[in-house]
Amino acid sequence: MTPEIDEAREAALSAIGHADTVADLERVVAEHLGKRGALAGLKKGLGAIDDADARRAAGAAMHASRTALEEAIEARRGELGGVETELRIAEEQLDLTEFRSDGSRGHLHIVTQAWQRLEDVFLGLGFSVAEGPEVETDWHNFEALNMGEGHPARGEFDTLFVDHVPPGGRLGTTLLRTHTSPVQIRTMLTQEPPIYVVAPGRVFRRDTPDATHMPVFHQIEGLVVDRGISMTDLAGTIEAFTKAFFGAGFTSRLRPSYFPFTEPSAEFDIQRPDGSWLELGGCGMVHPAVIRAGGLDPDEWSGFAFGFGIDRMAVMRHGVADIRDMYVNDIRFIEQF
Ligand code: FA5
Repeated sequence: MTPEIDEAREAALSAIGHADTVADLERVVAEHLGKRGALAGLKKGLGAIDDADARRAAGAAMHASRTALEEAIEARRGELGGVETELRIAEEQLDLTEFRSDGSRGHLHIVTQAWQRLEDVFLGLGFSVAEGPEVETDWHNFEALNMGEGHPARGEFDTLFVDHVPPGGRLGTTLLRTHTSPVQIRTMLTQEPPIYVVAPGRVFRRDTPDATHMPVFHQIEGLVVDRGISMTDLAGTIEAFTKAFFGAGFTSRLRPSYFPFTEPSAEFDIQRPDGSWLELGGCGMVHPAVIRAGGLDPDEWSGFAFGFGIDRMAVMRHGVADIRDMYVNDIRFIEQF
């Protein structure tokens, strides 16, 4: 039987040598070394060889052939895999020095576009832009906003703490800001009223990404502190903003809600021309305790504040189905906006 085994081995070796893709090679392996292959057929016949020496010789030839074929397959797989990887790299290579002669120069990301448009709209409504740090103290992010240690509302913000002990502080008191509301405190502490500011910025939460959530996202905060400010001013500002940002066909509504730093508090939704409502953010009259933490007298000054998600606004304005799509950096997606 040995010559037949040799013949089957040679046929298999030749087919392996001729395979020119990894997929082709896998097909050859199945054909020649699989259950229906010539070698498998011969192996079944081994038991039927009467002569013990001949049977042993055929068994040894079978074993040697299999070993030789397995080595040849491994070697060919390596060669083909290497070639295919090289081809793929060559195909997918980006020439970063390439000059695009078609005049296309890229553009700002849609979240940046929304951010800048928001600033423009609020500048038009008489606001100026304020800023605060992304790494915040517990005091600015929670305590001064009427969320003392152990306040249950802290649980709503899945906070990322920074492994840094500030001078005179203790571990766990520095964090990545969970919202832009600490800018309210920083502004009141540094600016004399009347205050009319918006503060766009990046915020961080231990949220699992899904169609409407990201762990890193953007908010825009609004703060007004002046004499005799009422809820009507808040509702009017939000409606003016909705029309200016989204267009005349959109409208807004306030729904009672709860935030520790505003009283009364509301959630605000906007209605699309198709009639559907979408929650955009929170707002309310600045709580007297927050005005006091900002170094002002709540008997003299009152105000309103709001905060909403910029990413969600970009998603809504452009009809993007999933917020995560904006951060995959797939050029085919980005180019659309
Ligand atoms: C706040 O963060 C409050 N600071 C808002 C506020 C400011 C209320 C001033 C009153 C006065 P909230 O956790 O609901 O509230 O977040 C506000 C908005 O941020 C949400 O309505 C949503 O638009 C957006 N947002 C929240 N979490 C995420 C997330 N993981 N990904 C994307 N957007 C988010």
